[in-house]
Amino acid sequence: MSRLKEKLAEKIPAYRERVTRLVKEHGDVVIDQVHVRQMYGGMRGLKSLTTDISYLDPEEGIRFRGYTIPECLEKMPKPPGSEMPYVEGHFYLLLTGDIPSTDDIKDVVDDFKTRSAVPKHVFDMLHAMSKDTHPMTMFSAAVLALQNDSVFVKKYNAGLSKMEYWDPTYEDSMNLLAKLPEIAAYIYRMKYKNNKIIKPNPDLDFGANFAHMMGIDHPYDEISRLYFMLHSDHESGNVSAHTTHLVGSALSDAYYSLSAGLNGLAGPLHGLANQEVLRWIQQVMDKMGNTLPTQEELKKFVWDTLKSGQVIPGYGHAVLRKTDPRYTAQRDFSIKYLPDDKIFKLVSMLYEVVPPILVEQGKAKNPWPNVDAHSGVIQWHYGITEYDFYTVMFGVGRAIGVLSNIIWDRVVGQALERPKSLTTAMLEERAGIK
Ligand code: HAX
Repeated sequence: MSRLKEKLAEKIPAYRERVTRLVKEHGDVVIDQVHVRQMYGGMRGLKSLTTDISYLDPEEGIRFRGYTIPECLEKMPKPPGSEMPYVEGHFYLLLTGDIPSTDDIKDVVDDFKTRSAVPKHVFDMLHAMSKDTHPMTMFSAAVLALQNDSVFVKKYNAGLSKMEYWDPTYEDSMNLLAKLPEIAAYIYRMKYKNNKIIKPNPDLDFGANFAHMMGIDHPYDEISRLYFMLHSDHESGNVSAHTTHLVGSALSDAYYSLSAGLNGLAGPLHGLANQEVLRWIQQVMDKMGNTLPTQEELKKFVWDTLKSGQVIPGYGHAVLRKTDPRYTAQRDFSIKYLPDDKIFKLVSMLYEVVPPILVEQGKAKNPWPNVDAHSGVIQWHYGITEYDFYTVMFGVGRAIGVLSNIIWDRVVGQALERPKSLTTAMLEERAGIK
């Protein structure tokens, strides 16, 4: 058994005991109340889900297993000579709650290598799709096309005890994660680089191998590691995480669950916002004849967008009430590696211009930038100007968190998700409306 699986198996009995006790002895403790506005308002703020993988504090931002982003960047082991931690180590942290040693990470790196071969039929299917298919559709379809290899389905059909569900879910998740960098890079090179595919390099770690298959030199390997880590998890109520959990709760395997989660990530209010940001910025640059606007000109663009009834992509958040630390981490990287990049300068100007305007408009509860306001500019700088592709990279990162979550869902036998609905007439009656 790998060190990671061994560590996971070690932690399971005590965790099961905690959850069983909590539910059995304190199952009636009230955590929250449901208001009518939440029933029509995306259940915003309703405390009704649980996860131990990450926690999102509205004022502080994300903590992965208790660690802030700067703490993760500082404490996690890094490949020799690198600034950014191993993606494999981040997965180890999310799954076990422990900071891994370099040997623990090497074990995961090696394990992924034995599972990384992508079957040919997946590539054949991608080639058969219409040329103008969105890369997120391709990515989600590729994940689904792997489903016939599900270990969970085979074991379940052979008769599997509920206590063992986590084991084949772990196997499926590992098999899937190991293949995602190659699938993502393949889609990119097939679609945008005349099908000039670059084969994986088995000597490289997750982030560096992705950079290699994309055909982009150092320090793009660093940004890949950072990017996958930053996008991995944001507790369990966001659309991609919740969808993965919801579909998984029907005992659909990791492939079905992740593919569904990716379809949610593909929405412009969620992961597609990173593509929308670059599209919006390009509109500004086009109008300005590829020169930077003045602050006044930029303010006008922002107001024009708002007045036409559209949102400013990359700003606002359903939970956060400050600048997203995932934005800050990417800004720090950009200050170091691309301080003179024209688009970075525009992104920095937006950071000054947009928040006061959103405050003045008085609608958005959070006027500050989120992760998506910054991710595109770095990709653009390193040559990935095909912004349709940005959400696929978000998806590779997000898979690390949502798959960790469904493994733990199986550990405690999280039930089939099935909340109760009421009709509008019932709510009116409850509200005393005649
Ligand atoms: N620009 C303009 N208006 C905005 C806004 C923005 N960036 N953010 C919020 N608002 C508006 C909302 O549309 C809403 O207007 P209505 O009352 O007319 O419906 C009002 O302000 C209140 O919204 P809110 O409570 O502050 O925000 P929500 O929790 O409803 O929505 C969103 C959160 C992220 C969807 C929202 O801020 C938004 O649309 N932002 C732009 C898109 C974006 O950046 N999405 C990515 C978010 C991060 C993420 O999930 N990444 O994957």
